[in-house]
Amino acid sequence: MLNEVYYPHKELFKNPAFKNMCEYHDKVREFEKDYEGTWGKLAREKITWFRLYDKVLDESNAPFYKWFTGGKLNVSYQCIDRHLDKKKNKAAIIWEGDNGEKRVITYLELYKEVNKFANLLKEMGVKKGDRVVIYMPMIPEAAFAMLACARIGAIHSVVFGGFSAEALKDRILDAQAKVVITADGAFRKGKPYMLKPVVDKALEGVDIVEKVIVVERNNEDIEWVEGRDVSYNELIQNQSTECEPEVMDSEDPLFLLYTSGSTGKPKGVQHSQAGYILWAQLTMEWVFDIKDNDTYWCTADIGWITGHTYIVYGPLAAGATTVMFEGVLTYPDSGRAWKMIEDYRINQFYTAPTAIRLLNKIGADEPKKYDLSSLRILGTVGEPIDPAAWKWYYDVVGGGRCSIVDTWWQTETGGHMISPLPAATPIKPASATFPLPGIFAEIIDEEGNRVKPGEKGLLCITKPWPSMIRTIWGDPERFVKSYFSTAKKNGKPVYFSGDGAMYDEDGYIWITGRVDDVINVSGHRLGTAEIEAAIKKHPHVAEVAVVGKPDEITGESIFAYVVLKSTDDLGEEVELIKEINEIISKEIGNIAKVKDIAFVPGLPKTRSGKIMRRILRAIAKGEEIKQDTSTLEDPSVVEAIIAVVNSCE
Ligand code: 6R9
Repeated sequence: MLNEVYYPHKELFKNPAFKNMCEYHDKVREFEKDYEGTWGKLAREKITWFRLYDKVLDESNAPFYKWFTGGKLNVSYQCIDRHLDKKKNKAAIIWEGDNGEKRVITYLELYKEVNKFANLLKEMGVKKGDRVVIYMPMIPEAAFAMLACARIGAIHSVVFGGFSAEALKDRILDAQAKVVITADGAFRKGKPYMLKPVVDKALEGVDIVEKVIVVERNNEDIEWVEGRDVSYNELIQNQSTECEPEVMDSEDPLFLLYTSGSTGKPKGVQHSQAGYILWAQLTMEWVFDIKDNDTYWCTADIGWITGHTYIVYGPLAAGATTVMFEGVLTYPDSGRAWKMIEDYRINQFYTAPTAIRLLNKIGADEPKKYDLSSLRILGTVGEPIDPAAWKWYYDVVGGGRCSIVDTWWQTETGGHMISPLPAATPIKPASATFPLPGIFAEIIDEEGNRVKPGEKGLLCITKPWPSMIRTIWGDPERFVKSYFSTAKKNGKPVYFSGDGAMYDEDGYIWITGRVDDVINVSGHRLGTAEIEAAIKKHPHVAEVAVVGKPDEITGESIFAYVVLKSTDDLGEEVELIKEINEIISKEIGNIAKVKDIAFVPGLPKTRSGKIMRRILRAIAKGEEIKQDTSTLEDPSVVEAIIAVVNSCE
């Protein structure tokens, strides 16, 4: 923990939502005094309602909280139509392709494209409440598709383009999707890659999907399934540019987004309309200080929550210009990101610590070659940032002027929960600082007592908030069990994030990372259970345990301890590692590949058969084993594992 404090350069902020910490504390107190009233006032100010809500918060069926019940709205209307009066010719989306190709889509054009897409979806038989899976590259049509679903009240489920056919199939089946929207493929580092063949494979033996809408992007050859596959480029031409927005209830589902938990298959996190869009927009204003003339760039993929809230919904609800990028930040060279910031005069840049560390490593002085003076705010998200990366971001990228907003939040929270306010909060490098006003994030023990400074505790959110997860699609019991069964406050179950955290003496929050069996590789959440299930499919594997190991660039990497069925297979390690990674790519995707595998004689288990992952984590880190191993069924296995791991290095 660094105790240096960086104060905001106030001259960068003309009219921020919070000018200083007094204003922050005033707002926090306002929420404390009148929780519902304060949220209600914000909802009335920020949302263009078709019908105002009756009640701000309905707690009658907690933890299935409902917000702004009785209210009617449409999220695509909130993101597009209501801006047309003043901003029809303003750039809504600026898109840059892998090869530098550019497209600017104004709000009026966005309106027309989304309406055409909405009409096309209707023609394909999609109705309010139907699920649509979007498996797309980072092209504007992906955003049109999301907004078109929102327009007609269909529930989208975006699946990251890096997921395999198996992973895609699981998500299609779980959501019982009627339509899949995809592209032939796209470009990455100057080369075409394919998506449609993955969809074809995912749909083998699946009969619930009636139509696959294919957008042309890289024009590579693909197969067409008669009667099922339709060409977006052909059919879109005949669609009307007008489509009445469906009148949605505040609590109708807006989208599902699958994310990894500590056990079992990925969970379909369900978000709703009004609360989600309110917080997406408000955090753009509070945390990113988004102003009318700003150009804002978030480098996430739309397959993750950051892409949903902070490339599409938040910026557009705020009437901003959002940059969408198809390529990778290091191609054609390590100056790509900085060149784009210079070219578009980006004011807010939002990326992940992994990207910051990588860009630092391959081109520490590269930012100095570009004019980055337009930048005001630098954001980071997805994993804990380390002080060294933070300082490089601050000094070299931000020229020592910009506010860094280290935003802590999750798929389940919908938007930022803990973050500095750029014009107000004195920042300590690598601390997410304080909860945003209205968010009661607290570090507590299981009984709800606030932990003392320097002590680790559970990072919980002790009051419901508008953009919170509503349930896990099709599995309400798992929703309660996953999030509302670990900690209580005043006898009432509270939301537990899965992260551990600490306060320092000044009350700053320091996130220490997941306390459950979720591994965070390059800001991507992966469940150990999913990876282990994939590895177990290898015929020679008897047992496996997977843990996270600290990694200089990706934050964590995957370390697998594998017990083989027969020692005869030892000696074939290189082949086995290759085969195991092939299975992982097929079952989940390349993002879940293991970096290290140790072939060990056994796993450290308690007498009740539970794998002691803490020991395995310590061994992977090269730490001394401090835990008591006497409760293990076979304590000698620990020594044997250490010997194997040491011999691998
Ligand atoms: C938005 C997003 C959520 C998990 C979360 C935590 C980690 C996110 C962080 C952070 C430290 C930050 N995380 N932001 N850890 N500092 N600023 O990433 O959602 O993919 O659901 O991951 O990411 O561990 O629990 P998601």
